[in-house]
Amino acid sequence: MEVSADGYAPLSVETLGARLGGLPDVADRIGGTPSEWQVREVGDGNLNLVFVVRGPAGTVIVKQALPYVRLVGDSWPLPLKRAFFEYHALTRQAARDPGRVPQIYHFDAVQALIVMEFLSPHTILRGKLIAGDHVAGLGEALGRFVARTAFRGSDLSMPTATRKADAALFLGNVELCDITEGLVFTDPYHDAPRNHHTPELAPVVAALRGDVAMKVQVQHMLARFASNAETMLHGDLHTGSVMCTGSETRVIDPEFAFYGPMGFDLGMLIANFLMAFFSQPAHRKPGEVDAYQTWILQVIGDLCAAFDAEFRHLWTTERTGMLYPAALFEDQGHGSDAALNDRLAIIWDDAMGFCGIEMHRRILSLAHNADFESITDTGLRARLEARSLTMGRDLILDRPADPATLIARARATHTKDIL
Ligand code: SR1
Ligand code: MG
Repeated sequence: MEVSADGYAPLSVETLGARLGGLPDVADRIGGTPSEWQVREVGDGNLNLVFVVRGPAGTVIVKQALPYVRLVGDSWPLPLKRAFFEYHALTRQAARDPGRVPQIYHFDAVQALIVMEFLSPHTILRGKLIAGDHVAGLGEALGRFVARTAFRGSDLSMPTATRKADAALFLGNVELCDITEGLVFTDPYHDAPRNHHTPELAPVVAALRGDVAMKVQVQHMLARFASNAETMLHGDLHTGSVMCTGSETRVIDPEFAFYGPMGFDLGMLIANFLMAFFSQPAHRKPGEVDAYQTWILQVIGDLCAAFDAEFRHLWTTERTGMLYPAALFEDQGHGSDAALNDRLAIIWDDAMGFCGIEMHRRILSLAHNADFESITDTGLRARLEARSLTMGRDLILDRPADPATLIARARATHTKDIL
């Protein structure tokens, strides 16, 4: 077994029982003795080991960071401290939107591992969208989560000294921000070594990479991502970071957490629903595509409406931070609606820019998504991806004013034959 100088050792199915057996609270939760436990490694993400440990009394998840990017291998080292940031992000998200993230049972910074709640019978949302499943209340739950974490982690709500200290803590998540800065904002727009794309897309990719006006806008968005520390974000809020049953929605995996612009999580999430929307002709029978696409667009509408309603509610009931204080508005008999509407418009505009960029990087950069990647007919995949790339560009250059305009644009783009 590989053991590092400070005692870190990556776990395996064989060693995990002994490790957890020494943690009385965790061992009690699983029940029996480690020799009775069933341990499976189930990690299918890009970065970490994930184990399911099942015993007579219960089941837990053990997530452990590896000292490198799992997707690529040890040629791309990545610090273990991302487990520390995930742990701290989960504690803050649990406080800001209770019940939405997995409960933590144990955290070990040296081993870079988190023992947490096993969500069952939840499955990853991306898989559900490919399979054509429905989730009741999905958009509402996600919209509230994004609004609550955005508002309650910002200077609209927190004492500014607390927020600044927290922002300083999360500034240490440099390497994961660096991944996003490279893979999301930069690599899609040039021939970067780690990129790959469906070969038939070549003419669309060439046109995109030649669009200087768009690249300028993308760099403006990168500047906002890197410098506009408004709130603690999840940082990687795609449909692979959401687990659902038919009626319950939970958010997982905030290891990319950092303080950034409020529109980032919202835009990433919408982008992933839009990519699910555009990929549907490859996953449904022809007669079923329209109904399911309509449902996905409805989820986007619900998500945006819930975000807006919850943000407005928190503005009215929890605006205790230094920004837009009641002393300047309500206490003087002045409404703060104009300020609120302006803030929401800025968040929306940013979200649309981030959304377009995410729609590009999942097709052009290193980390693709199964919505498109699982389409084996590359000609069909390219035609569907081309719509997503085109809509991404439109969003970056010409931000829709509201969710209804966004949804109408998605429908219109779906009818275009770009390739
Ligand atoms: C090298 S990590 C690639 C991607 O996986 C994560 O989930 C993030 O989305 C990241 O961009
Ligand atoms: Mg992840």
